Parts: sequence; C-alpha cells; structure tokens
Amino acid sequence: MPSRIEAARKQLGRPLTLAEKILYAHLHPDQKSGNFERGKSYVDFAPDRVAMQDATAQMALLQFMQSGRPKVAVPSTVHCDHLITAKNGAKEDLAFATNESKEVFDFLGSVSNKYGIGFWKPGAGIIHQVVLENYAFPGGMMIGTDSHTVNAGGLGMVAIGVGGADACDVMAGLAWELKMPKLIGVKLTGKLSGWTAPKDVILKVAGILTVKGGTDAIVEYFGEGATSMSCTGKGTICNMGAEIGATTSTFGYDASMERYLKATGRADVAELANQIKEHLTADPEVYADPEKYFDQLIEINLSELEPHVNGPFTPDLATPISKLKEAALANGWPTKISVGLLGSCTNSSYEDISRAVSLAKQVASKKLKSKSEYLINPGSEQIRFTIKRDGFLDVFDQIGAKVFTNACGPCIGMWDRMGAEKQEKNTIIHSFNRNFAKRADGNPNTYAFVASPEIVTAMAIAGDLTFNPLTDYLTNEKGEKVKLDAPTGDELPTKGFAVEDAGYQAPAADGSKVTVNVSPDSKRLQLLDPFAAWEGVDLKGLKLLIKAKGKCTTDHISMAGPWLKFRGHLDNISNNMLIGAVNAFNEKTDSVKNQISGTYESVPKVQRAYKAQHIGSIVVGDENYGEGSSREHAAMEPRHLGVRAVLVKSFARIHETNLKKQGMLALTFADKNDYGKIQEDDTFDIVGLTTFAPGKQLDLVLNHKDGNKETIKVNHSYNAQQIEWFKAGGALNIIRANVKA
Ligand code: MIC
Ligand code: SF4
Repeated sequence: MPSRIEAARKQLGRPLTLAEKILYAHLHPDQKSGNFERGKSYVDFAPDRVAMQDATAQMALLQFMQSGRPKVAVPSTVHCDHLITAKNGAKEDLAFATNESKEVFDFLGSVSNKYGIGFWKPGAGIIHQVVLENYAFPGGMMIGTDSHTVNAGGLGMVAIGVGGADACDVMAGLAWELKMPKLIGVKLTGKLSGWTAPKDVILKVAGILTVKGGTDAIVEYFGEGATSMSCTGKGTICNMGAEIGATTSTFGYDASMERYLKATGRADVAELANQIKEHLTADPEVYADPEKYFDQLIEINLSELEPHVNGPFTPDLATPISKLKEAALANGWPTKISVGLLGSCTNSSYEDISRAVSLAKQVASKKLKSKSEYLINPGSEQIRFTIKRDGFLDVFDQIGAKVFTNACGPCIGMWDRMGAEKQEKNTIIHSFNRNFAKRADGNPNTYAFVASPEIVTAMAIAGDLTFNPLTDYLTNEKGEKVKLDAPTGDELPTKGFAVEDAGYQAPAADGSKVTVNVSPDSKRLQLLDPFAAWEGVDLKGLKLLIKAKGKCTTDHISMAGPWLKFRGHLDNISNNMLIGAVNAFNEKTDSVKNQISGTYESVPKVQRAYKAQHIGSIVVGDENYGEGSSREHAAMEPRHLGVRAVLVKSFARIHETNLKKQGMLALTFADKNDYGKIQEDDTFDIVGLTTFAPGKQLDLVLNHKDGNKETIKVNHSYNAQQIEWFKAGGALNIIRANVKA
C-alpha cells in the first residue's frame, strides 16, 4: 500500500485524500495508472472482497455459476438476513423462516460450500454488522450486493454497493469498473454530547445534500469531531450515505477503529494498521486546506448539532427536534406514535443499544409507562448474546419490548404487522435508514420517521411526535412531571463481546464434489437463460409502458416485503415490475394503458401482453430514477419482460449500472423538458444504435397517436465496454462466451 500510494502521489503531483489513496492502491493490475478525471473516467479496480445478502445473492450466484470457475477469486461471504419475517419474536420467527425459505437457504449454503464462499446462516445477523465485526479493515476495498455495503466505511474502507452482476465479475476474477468518484469532504468540528448521536450527523447531511446530492461521489469525514466518535458511530454515518446516493463514505484510521478491531478479536489487524497509520488517512495538507482537494466541502459543528428526525416518506426531509412539533402540526402528520423500532444495519451496535437501554431504564426509575409498542432487531448474534449477558434485554423486557431475530425484519418490509392491511393512517419512528412509502409494513398510510436509537426510544416512551425529550416533561403514574435524563452508554462492552455460536459455516476445502440442486418446478429458484443479443438494427415501434411520475425508487420498481421470496426466480418476481410507480397520466399505481386493447391493466400484465406479440417497450421516468437499493431485479425484470429502454431525467448510480449490465438501454433526456412531450399513446423509434458510441447522443422519434412526429435527443453514459454489453445482450453473455472460448 505505501508504495502504491507513493506512486499515485507522484503521478498526481499533490497530496492525496484518503479515498484517493484507497482507490489508487486498488487499481486493477491491467489498469494503466493515470490522473483520472473525477466524475468522468471509468477505471478498473481490484476489490479485496465481496459480500452478498440472501435476497441479492441468489441472482448474483445464479450468474456466477455460469462463469465456469471452480472457486471464487476473492474472499466472499453470503449472509442470510433479509428473508426472515418479524412476527412473534426471534425464536418462533427464525424457525418459521428456516422452514419457509429452506429451499433458498439450502441453495445458498450449497453454492457457498461448493465455490469457497463463507456462509452466515439465518439468525447470524445483518450483513453489514457481521462484515464490520469480522471482515472490514482500514484501507481495504470491498463491494457488496446491497446498497448499505458502505457501512464498512466506519472502519476506514472504501466499500461500495453493487448489483449481483458486478459481484459476479469480481468473484470470477475480472476487473470491477467504476466511474472515478468526485470527492465531498465533511469536516466535523466540536464533539457530540447529550442527546446528539452519530445518526444526527448523517440525518443533517441528508438534509443538506438531499437524496441525490452524493451521486457519483465519495464522502470523506474528518476533523476532531470524526476522531472523537466511536467506530460503530462512524459506521452509522457511512451506512446512511446510501440515502444521499453517495458511491460510499469513509473515515481515516484512528484510535476508535483500533479499539473496535481489538474488541472484535482482530488485534493483529490493528497492529498492521498501526504500522502504516499515515497511509490510512489523508495527507495532512488535505485536511489543513480541504477546499483545495475536495470538489465540495461541508462543515458541521457537533457541539451545536441538534438531534434530527427525518421523514416521512423520504430520508432527506430533515427536521431538528426543536422544530418537529411545529412541522408535524403544520403538515398534518399523525402525532401519536404507534411503534418505535430499534435495529437495522444502520443502528444496532452495542453502543446504540446501551444508550437506548439507559433511557428504557428510566421508565421504571421515574415511574413512567411506555406509550408505544417497542420492537428490536439486534444487528448480530454476537451483539444479541452480549446484550443479553449484560442485562439489556431484561430492561427492554420491562418496557414490554419484543425482540426479533438478528436480521433486517421490518426494515425491509418483513414485518407481519397486525392490522397493516387496514391501511390506517399512523406514525412509526425507527432507527433504520429508509422510510419510503409502504417500506416497513406495506401500508401506504404509515408515516415512517428516521431518528437515532436514543430519540426513537425517548419518543416511543412518550408516544408522541411533538415531544422534545431535550426540553419537555412527561407525567408519570403518580401524576408528577418528570424529565428524561440524556442517554449514556458504552462504546464497547466493558466485559468484552461474547457469543456461543455466531452462525458461521466455512466452505468445503474441495468443493468440486458438492452438488447444487435447483428443481425445475421450483417457485423460488429458476436457472437463468441468457438474454438475446441486440438484433443489430435501430429499435422501432416501441410502446410506452409507463411514464412514471415523481419518486420512483427500486422499492417502486421491484418491491421487497412479500416479493422477497421470489428473488431467485426471475419470471415470478417479474410480476411485481413497477407496480409501485405512479402513472403520470392517471396518477394511479399499477394501472397503465395497454395500447393494443386500449384498456387499463396492471403494469406486468400489459408488458406481458406486449412481450407475447414481440413488441418492445420503453419506460419513462423522472429524477433520480432507481434510487435506493442495489437489487438488480429492478433491471432484470424489465429486461426479461421485453422492455428495451429506460428513459429518465436522471438515474441513481447503481441502478443505471445494473441496467447497462443486463443489456438494457439506460438513457437520459438531453433536455429535461422533453419529459413533457411524452404522450400516453406514443410509439418510439430509437435511432443511431448502429453507430452507438461513447459520448454520442441518440435520437428518439416520438410517433404520436395523431400522426405527428417529434424527434428528441437523448444522452447516455455508456463507455466502449458497456456498449459491448448492450450488443451482446448483457455483460454475462460476454463472460460466458469467454469461458467457452
Ligand atoms: C434495502 O435496504 O433496500 C435492501 C433490501 O437491503 C437492498 C437490497 C435488496 O433489495 O435486496 C439494498 O439496499 O441494496
Ligand atoms: Fe437490511 Fe435494512 Fe440494512 Fe437493507 S437497510 S441491509 S434491509 S437492515
């Protein structure tokens, strides 16, 4: 690492940020070094490891199985965390899920065993917590098939969320391509205290940068405020960097990381890191004069930072706690809080839980009664075991809390919430990262707010969104006015972490004899058929499938929750395609005009009708289309059902790459106003594909129903390699061809 960094410093002729050091130290051996243009140049990297969670691993591994390799080329792990429904509590729920998704877990377990992949069984914990506890290391680079892979930035990594096809490339020993990110610096001065937590830093940053402000950028945090924070707190901040669209976020190596590495059984890694300390943070000149080195700089004084509550329906609607009452009343948000939820990969560390416990304890000591329901998903078995030993679970039990499995649970809609189907208007508050409509419980009228574990707990005790724990009093059972003391907690367990069975299964040393079975009539798993190559001519006569209006996240394109069970079966999961997107012409979801019959039907149904007649189609969308998850199903479903192009005002990074990888056309309006020209009965021709080239616009002919024609310009960001993916019908077809050759 030191010599690679030295070489890069020479080449660029200036001091380097931490992000640059890690990026340049991980250039792929075949990548010629150079002064890459940030936000423009595509660069090939060689990540150190790959992580996959159960819901995305199925598709990643189905693709990997076709690469023809006997073993993965870099250390890789699979984590079973998304497929466990929270209902009755950890024990029952886990047993139910293990049975319900047996086929999928068996598949993932045997593929892992065969190809040398570490396997974390259901109940072992949430991917990003387990990665932070076991695999993340300062100065490393990893990719993961989940947008919150970025969590590992808390331990000084460059960790990036990708689609399964990207993971497949790296596991197959190929280079991984990324547009050289821009650099956003966040200088943290002062120190957190009282009610304010690391979560508030990112809630504030989300308010400043919005859901697309971090697109194509790495956010690097530094300053006294950064080093004074715990390692898991840094993880929280990096984790939610996904919500501003950032490629990733990171922090320089410091004493908090050393403490965390030692506490999690990795003193040897800390020792190695200490030896090259100065390379695991930016050069001193950078932090002394950040404006010079970052494309954008934000400064936050932690001593003045207030706790924030973000939401509803979007994670960037940031309200400081002192203004929440006003905002809630002005906007008509339901003020009674029905449920407080603690957990998710963002906020389920020992420190988070210990600080929440310090509040829960006050319920008894101050003779209060907790008003809202309170639910907890510990981040990992190691954390659950340790907090049980330390008596925290007993305290939660006293306030009537329910502890669910160490898994994603309600965060990804795996929450069998009683009464949600009645679609009543209600408010919940959680320590998760996303709060898109319907995400947690499927109810479009659930107003979900994101806050720190501390604020979530205090608000759940009060049961009221207008309550400000910093200033307001509660009335206890004796009619006295009492105030909650500010939370306190331990960064790491004083008695150390403990666990009996962490839930890990190592792969077979020789996997060649392991067989992987996929039943041909399975409803959950389906082997992939290659997509057809481009026909070599311009695409004509494409129908408009939907013109989506407003927010269209991957949750709108391929909903999670009840659909997670079909993540390994492309045809079945395609029945959820775009059912959450709002049709700009009638403002309805899942109701679009079938141009053949003239009737309004569900989106997948209309698309299947087009497919049956070999008619291609186009999806039109708004800003930041495909925001949120890394799930490549959002790109594979339209591909599978015969959509040819997605034309939007702007894309979220991972989704755009996923579309390209699957051989789709990902296009943007050259003039965003042209969005207004798209009419419901339009038929399109995409012209210029035979001379498709980097940086060259394509023409889109709009054939309106009244016989009028208009031609508009559309942009694309395909490089030469990506154009080959399009021509081959998908990147995997190229790998396949190479294996055969
Ligand atoms: C999410 O938080 O939305 C998920 C579920 O973890 C996704 C991955 C998926 O859709 O499986 C993500 O963030 O990438
Ligand atoms: Fe799981 Fe939620 Fe984290 Fe996604 S954001 S990995 S669903 S806990």
